[in-house]
Amino acid sequence: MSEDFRAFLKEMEETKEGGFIRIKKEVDTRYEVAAIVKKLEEARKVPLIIFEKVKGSSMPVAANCNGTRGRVAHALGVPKKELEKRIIHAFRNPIPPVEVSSSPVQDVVLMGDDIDLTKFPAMMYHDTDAAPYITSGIVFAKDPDTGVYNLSYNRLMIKGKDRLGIFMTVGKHLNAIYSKMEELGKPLEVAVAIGNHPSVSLGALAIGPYDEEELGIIGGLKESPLEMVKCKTIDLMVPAGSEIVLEAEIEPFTREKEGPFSEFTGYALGEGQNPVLHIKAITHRHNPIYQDICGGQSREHLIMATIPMEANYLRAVQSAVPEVRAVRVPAPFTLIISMKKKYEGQARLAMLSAFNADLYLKHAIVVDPDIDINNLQHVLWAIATRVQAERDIFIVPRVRGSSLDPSAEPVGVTDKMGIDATAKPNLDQFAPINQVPREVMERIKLEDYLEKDF
Ligand SMILES: Cc1cc2nc3c(=O)[nH]c(=O)nc-3n(C[C@H](O)[C@H](O)[C@H](O)COP(=O)(O)O)c2cc1C
Ligand SMILES: [Mn+2]
Repeated sequence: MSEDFRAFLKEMEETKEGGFIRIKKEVDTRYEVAAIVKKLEEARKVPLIIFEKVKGSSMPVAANCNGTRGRVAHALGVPKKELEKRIIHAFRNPIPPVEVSSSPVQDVVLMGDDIDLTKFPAMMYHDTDAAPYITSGIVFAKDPDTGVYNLSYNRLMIKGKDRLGIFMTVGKHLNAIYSKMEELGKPLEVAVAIGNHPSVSLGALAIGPYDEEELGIIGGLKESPLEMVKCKTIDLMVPAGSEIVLEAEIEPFTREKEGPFSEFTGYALGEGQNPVLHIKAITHRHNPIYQDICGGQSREHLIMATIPMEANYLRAVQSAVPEVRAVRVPAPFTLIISMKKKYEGQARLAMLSAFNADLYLKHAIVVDPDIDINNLQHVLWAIATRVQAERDIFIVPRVRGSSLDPSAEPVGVTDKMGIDATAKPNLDQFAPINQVPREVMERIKLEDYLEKDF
């Protein structure tokens, strides 16, 4: 498998996994890249795209790097259907990172007046976006007590040559670290890495306990330690294989207007008073390639979030209910669980453990193994025919959830709903399902009864 972002791009150009295209015609960061990504998606295409010429910037842009499950799996060197297994393997077998003394990501070091974020090809995607945003930056921070690293993607609003607005979800780890530093009255040092190998991206998105270090999960994903290099101006390390690094501090108590931004929920959301990053240095490779993740409900954004979420839900619900076979996240805040119910009450237990595993979860549905969880029509059929609302639906009111749910009132507080759509008391004792006898289905050949070109 490829080791760094460059090698990954080269591998994708050679293998064309899920499609690979180069666009030579100049594109505008204002809406044009988003329009091209969206139009391709409408044609059911999610190729990795290199935009060679972007207006106002010398950097080429790589989009859709994690746009299909197949591409992500390929980057990790596993077949697509084993992606989830590899992530759970990485949770269980983390490999700590190693430090290297130098890296191409520090070939160019910019400080003082040379820092200029406005030269980055940061995009505006939708007409409601407040400003150009960096969407592909992984934020590295350390817990002040333990020194354990946390990695997360956070939308970053360009506010000037050396300032970025940041959105940190309440209840997620970066917000907790920042709150700790604010209580100490000290700035939080953060590094933002742009242009990352999918193993780093997936690891950063791993959902788990506060002290579960994403760096080890990245090692587990690639089955070798992540190589990291010390930053120039702050006490943090960053991946040696990234393209660009922003070294920054987030001041305590400073809040400025940030947002709205086109979010994964499909709405322009989250306008508010939020913290600000001050950039102390920018380091990058020679001729850096800027990574872009299209905002809103782009395939890439949804897939990137969904892959690690499903792995985390699976490990959580299986540890409570080993009979759980598979899970799917078909829409924001929604989980479908497939299980072969053995004992009374297991469906609810599975849903409760899923709610416990991720604050984003709002609606959970459990179905029997005869239901295809990739077929939403089939899932709705199970809800229609196996659910009695009073008996099978439970609501836990007023729980912390996502602050990007437009229906939550007040912001970030939501009702959680579980639907037990399994047959009661179980499938064997439930109404028989229509079936033409199997023997007849096997015996009857359509061509014996119909004209050739039916
Ligand atoms: C492209 C992308 C952008 C994201 N932007 C944000 C964001 O602006 N704020 C946020 O709190 N989470 C954002 N997330 C989700 C977090 O990165 C994700 O929940 C992560 O697992 C949080 O890490 P933590 O649990 O270690 O805090 C984004 C995810 C993706 C894939
Ligand atoms: Mn974390």
